[in-house]
Amino acid sequence: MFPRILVANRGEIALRVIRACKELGVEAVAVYSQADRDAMYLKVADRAICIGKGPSTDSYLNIPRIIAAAEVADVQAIHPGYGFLSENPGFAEVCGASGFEFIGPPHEAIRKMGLKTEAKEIAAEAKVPCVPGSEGVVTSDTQALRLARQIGFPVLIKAAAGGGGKGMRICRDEAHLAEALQMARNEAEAAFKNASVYIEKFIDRPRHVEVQILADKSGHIVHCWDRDCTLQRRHQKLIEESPAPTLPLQVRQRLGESAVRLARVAGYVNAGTCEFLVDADHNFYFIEVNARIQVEHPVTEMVTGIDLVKQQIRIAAGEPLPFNQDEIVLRGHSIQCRINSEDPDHDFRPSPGRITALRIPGGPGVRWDSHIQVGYVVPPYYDSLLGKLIVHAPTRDEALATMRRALDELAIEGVQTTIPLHKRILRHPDFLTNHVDTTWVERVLLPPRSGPPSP
Ligand code: MV4
Repeated sequence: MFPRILVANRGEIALRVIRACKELGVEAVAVYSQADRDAMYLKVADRAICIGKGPSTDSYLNIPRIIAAAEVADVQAIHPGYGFLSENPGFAEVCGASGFEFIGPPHEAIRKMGLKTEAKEIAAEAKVPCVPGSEGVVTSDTQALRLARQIGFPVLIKAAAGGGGKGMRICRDEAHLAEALQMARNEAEAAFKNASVYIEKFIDRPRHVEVQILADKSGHIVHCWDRDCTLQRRHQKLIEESPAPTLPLQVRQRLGESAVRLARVAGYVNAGTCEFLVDADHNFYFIEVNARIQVEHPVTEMVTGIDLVKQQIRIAAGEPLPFNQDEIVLRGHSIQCRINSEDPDHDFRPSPGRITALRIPGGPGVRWDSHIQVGYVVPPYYDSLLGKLIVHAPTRDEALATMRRALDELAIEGVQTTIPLHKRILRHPDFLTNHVDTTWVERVLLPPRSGPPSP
């Protein structure tokens, strides 16, 4: 095992990785920007190194500064967390070239998965169902028109280098196709410095179900079952749960097996997620791979009993997975609410500021993953996640009751939060009976006025 690891992230995930290090007997070295100098995760770490000013380009996205910190601290490995540099293949490669183990997939796998058209090609090769559409990028308007007629309108134009909903454009009829393609190409070039786009059939009101996988360096690959992350607002997830409710076991088994096949063909190592869209008839379609630990990983940990972050570190250190697929047995149901410092009354604009009071929920089946404390100042520079409230109970109905109770206990003062929104969702009959889809939050809970709904 590594004697010492650099945690190249901030906030709750930095704390989460530090906790895993401690339990493994690994020293954890934290990095921080000047805006995070008073953060609690720095006190829990064995050492903390300042890497620059508040803006992430000066700190958490600055590769030379992070490599310099790793050299100064004499670590053997670097954990990137999520966001920031976690899926940057150049960073993973530089880590290796500088003599540090990158705690994540090989840079080649990250690079392949970053191109959504390549990921789909690999999925197709692995006999994983994909959304009907172009094979690879579309190179001309005539090719696009031929394809769109074949698969039928509406179609979705997506950026090959995109993901997470960025750079998507719906096109409802052929009169608008050339124009939509051009706009999608422009957006893709501006956002990802890559104008390549591809076309998919538009799946109406899908659910978002993803599969957690773990792969060690000797080619042993397992899935840790599924998470339903359907409830989102503008591509920001709000609530995640595991297992996916009301999805038949047989479908969930095929999802898990598909994810493992895909990982095998991709040469994937470490933790990752395969994302699928699921339609009303329970048909599933692969859309993309997330080559990192995800914000919603705790719900999988609660139902499998597997510490995913510790497994990431063990895999990077060359250890074999300590379990087989048939030993990964789900117990009960887990739900996570993301608590953000946003103002639901003002279009969810960020609400930075000082936390003046905090009451943390507890009791049976409650987990609070958060870096905040009284006096903590939420900086304006980063995403607005304050913490994740996670519950675990024998059944979904019991987990819902535990979550309602825990949300009532949770109190955060000084900033606006998404707690009231979660309280509404946890009492809404559509959510309780799982009659939701990816458009539900914006369509039903927050009916427009606040802009056009996502496709
Ligand atoms: C889609 C889709 C419908 N049809 N692809 C958005 C995030 C990105 N990962 C993929 N996304 C979607 N792709 C086809 N062919 C609808 C979405 C989508 C969505 C997907 C998952 C979760 C929330 C979403 C919200 C809006 C749209």
